[in-house]
Amino acid sequence: MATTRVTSDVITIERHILHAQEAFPDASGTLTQLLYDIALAGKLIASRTTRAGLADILGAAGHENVQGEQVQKLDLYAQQTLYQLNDHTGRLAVMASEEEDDLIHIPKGYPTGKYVLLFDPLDGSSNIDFNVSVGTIFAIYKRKSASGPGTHEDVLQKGADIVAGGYMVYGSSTMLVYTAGHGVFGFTLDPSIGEFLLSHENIRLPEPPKYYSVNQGYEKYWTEGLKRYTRWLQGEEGAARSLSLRYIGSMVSDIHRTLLAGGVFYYPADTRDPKKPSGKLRLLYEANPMAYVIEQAGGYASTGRGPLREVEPTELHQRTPLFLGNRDLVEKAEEYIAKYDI
Ligand code: AHM
Ligand code: MG
Repeated sequence: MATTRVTSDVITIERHILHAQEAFPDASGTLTQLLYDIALAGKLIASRTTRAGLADILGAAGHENVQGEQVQKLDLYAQQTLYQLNDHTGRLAVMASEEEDDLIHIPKGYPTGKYVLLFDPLDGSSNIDFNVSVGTIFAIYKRKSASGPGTHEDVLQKGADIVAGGYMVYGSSTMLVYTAGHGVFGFTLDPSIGEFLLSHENIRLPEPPKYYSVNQGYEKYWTEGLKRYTRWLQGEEGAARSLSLRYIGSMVSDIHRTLLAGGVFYYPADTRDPKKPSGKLRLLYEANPMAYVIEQAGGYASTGRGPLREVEPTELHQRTPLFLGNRDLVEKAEEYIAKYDI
């Protein structure tokens, strides 16, 4: 079985990113610094999420704590942290986030830069009350507009044009997983020294895959193709193997497991809510960066009808059906959908 090498050398994320940059003599270092700022935001968010269970003692979100201070909701804290670490650096033209309806502009008086940052500051935050892992997702693009404040054109780029992307997962340990197009690297936060250390070098999706991951509670809303595909994953329909089911309901964790154990994660379109005909997950700051990581690790990401990262976005918060994981498993979903769901 192919497994990802777990490294024992002490390599900080800063050293790793700088080393990667040396391969590009013309690189200005801006992307390196941007990634480092995101890692710093991850450390700050991690330190808050690990204290989330203390809300009853220190004060529940939205109420005053024992010191009489307003306690902030964690997703709002994550949003502000990412914003404040990136609004004044001159590296970004514009940002966009799941938490904001419209573009997030660089404040007046600060320079704009050549990159665009899209993020979901705290995905799966409804799980926090149950001590379930949550995550931050990010995608970096080059701006398309020439100069000045960034525009919708800068943000509405297809996933194929992504420059770097990844996620932080706040679990039993905090990890940062990212790719800048030359493989996928995982770093684990050592809280005693406050550094992300390289722990998973050049991650590849293993074979044979272990798990399929989907909210099977919605099966009654699924199309025929989806139902049959899932039965195939379970070993029916003439399949040569069967996979076990794992579903946390926190996308970053579900995809992180899929990346390390092999398998397929899907959040398909279904007939549950006619207002959401494309499923739940957002294309720009949830699906595309996770798809990039999975594809850089040797997998494939699809809408169920074709490559996800080829979708031309039209709206900031548009949703997409998503299937990602080991290539053969995702291609099988496309086959079933093409055959049964005309
Ligand atoms: P959120 O962005 O509001 O946190 O919702 C996204 C989350 C994902 O992490 C997860 O995959 C999905 O919602 C779970 O949805 P469901 O409860 O419908 O299975
Ligand atoms: Mg989200």
